[in-house]
Amino acid sequence: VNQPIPTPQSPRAPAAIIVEAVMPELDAGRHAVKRAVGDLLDVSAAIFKDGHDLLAARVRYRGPNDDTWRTLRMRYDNDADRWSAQFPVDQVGAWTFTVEAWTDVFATWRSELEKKHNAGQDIASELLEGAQLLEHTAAHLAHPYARAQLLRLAGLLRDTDFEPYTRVRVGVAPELLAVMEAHYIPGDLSTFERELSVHVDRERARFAAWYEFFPRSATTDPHRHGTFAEAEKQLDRIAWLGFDVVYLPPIHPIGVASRKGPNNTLTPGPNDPGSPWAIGNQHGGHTAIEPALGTLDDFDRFVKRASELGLDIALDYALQCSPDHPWLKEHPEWFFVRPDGTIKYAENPPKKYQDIYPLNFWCADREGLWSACRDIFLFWIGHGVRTFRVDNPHTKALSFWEWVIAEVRKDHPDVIFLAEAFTRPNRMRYLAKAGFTQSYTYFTWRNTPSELQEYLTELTQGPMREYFRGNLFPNTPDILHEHLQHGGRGAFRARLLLAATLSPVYGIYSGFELLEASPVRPGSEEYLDSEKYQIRVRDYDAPGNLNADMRRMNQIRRENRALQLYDNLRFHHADNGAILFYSKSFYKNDLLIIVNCDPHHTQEAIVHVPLAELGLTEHTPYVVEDLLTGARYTWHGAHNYVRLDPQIQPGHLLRLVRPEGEQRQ
Ligand code: Z3D
Repeated sequence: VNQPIPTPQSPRAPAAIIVEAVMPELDAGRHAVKRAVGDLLDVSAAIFKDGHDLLAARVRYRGPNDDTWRTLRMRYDNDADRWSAQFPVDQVGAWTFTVEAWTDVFATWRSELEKKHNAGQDIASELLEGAQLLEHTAAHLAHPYARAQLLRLAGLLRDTDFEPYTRVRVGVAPELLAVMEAHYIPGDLSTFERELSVHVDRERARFAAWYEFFPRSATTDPHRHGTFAEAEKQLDRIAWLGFDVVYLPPIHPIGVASRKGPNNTLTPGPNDPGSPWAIGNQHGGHTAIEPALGTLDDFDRFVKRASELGLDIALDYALQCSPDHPWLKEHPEWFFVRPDGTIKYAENPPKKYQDIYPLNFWCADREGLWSACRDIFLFWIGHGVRTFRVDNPHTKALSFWEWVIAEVRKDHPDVIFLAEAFTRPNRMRYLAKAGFTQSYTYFTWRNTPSELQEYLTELTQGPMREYFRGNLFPNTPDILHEHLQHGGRGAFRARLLLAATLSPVYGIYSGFELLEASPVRPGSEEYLDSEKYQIRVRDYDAPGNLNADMRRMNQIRRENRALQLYDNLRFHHADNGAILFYSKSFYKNDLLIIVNCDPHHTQEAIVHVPLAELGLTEHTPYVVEDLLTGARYTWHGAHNYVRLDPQIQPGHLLRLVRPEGEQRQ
């Protein structure tokens, strides 16, 4: 049986030209890739057809505020055999693009004409063909002057009173080429079968230093709950340290029934404050403020003060309820009620959350529940919050995230969502595809140079770089890695250096600067006397603190554009397995970073500098300046010696100093 020939309307209509492998794209256009404002979007494609005709191609694209499509001609790169064009994405929000190609009939004619004429062949019929092409194009021109001009040139091509040489000059004139490029109407326009999307974020989505602290600990007495007014004072210190985003664990009323006590015990005393993730009591739920912290007005003042200091406030978005949350009475149908009327507490195996109930995202009143969850975002957005750290997103419906992020972005495309997706790789990646701006990563558990190199290569060099931004935290209230428990000051300093330079987004949880390292019991990753269950008073100026390190680090990040980009990380060889060597480069900003990942011993290595990539040669010495210490070294050739004593400095953060006026080769 013969297959019917597809009609032009059918999805796989016959195309004169093949347009394929369009990049960037994610899962055949199912999800948006990510960029930040100011980035150049580089669109490329494989485009070809049978025979010898010359092709032309363009990107057709549209920004969030465009009513109509814009187009941009693509250029062909012979070595890559791909077409490409770049344009700046200068607005936050959803961008769409596709690729179109057509036979460049005029350019094909022009090049044939030139070749034949140069070879001394007869070109009489070529000139007539050209005249026809011009006349055909002129017929579609609206502007009378442009039309007349093109017809006059067509007349010259036909005019046998002129020498063939003169007529060829008319045919190949660059001015004519420009007119024809602008006005030629393709007869065989072939469009890539999909429109692809890009979500463009504000720059902080890609470049930011996060600082987490519990506002209730902003007090001088562990028996007196800290308030927003006191927490406001912490903001000056955090801004001085050079952070950009302040992340607060939940600030809502905390459940009383099944409240947890210190060190995750299930028998709290009457004055224990409970875990802030156990959200809701008689004072309200996810849109209320824990009365001991203050009022909504106090919170507004806190946000305002932060914004004066250039800090974004990130709130925790934890979709779960303590047994005392108002939703239990108002919407029992949103929970998993068992036949005997009880509700099972939440879990994230092997962790047990006896003080919270999970929500049933697939309950009969799904629409009611999902809308209420969206409204929590909108409520806090209404109070000036533009960043959310989303608690355990992998324990909630994946489709919910896709829906709610899109809903929020309709009116607030600049909102940043950080996924606390400590889960298996596929789910972790999917959450990023579903729209999360950033994600926590496995960095906390990657401590050796080989582990770090493998993992960061995957994050920043593989397909994930298009849609997954890893926010590197050396510690969180849930994770005190044994490397920090046993590594002392050297480990803390090295982990800070690694987090702050391997990714442009990183964060630390307070207490890190005080080298807090005691686990609740040997072998556990939980902090002793964790702030999750009790108020902790700290003296942030205690001797030995890392304040100066953190401030310097954040300042260096602000001064070096190479540290603000995500996918410009490259690893290089060091001949000692305890030392990690990598570079970050951007125009006129080349950084060589060498970290001793062994917190206990001095380590030495010969590092192999990628001379060619840096435009350096074997024979000319070059200067590198350590931005951490100010020391300058003159290096020779590719192989250079380093020695790092963890008691003195965790690593080198070297900037290549190019002599004034010297051009990069
Ligand atoms: C984590 C949260 C805390 C405590 C638990 C407690 C729970 C509820 C967890 C659940 C998600 C996320 C948070 N990983 O701190 O757990 O550790 O003991 O049962 O109150 O809150 O929200 O970071």
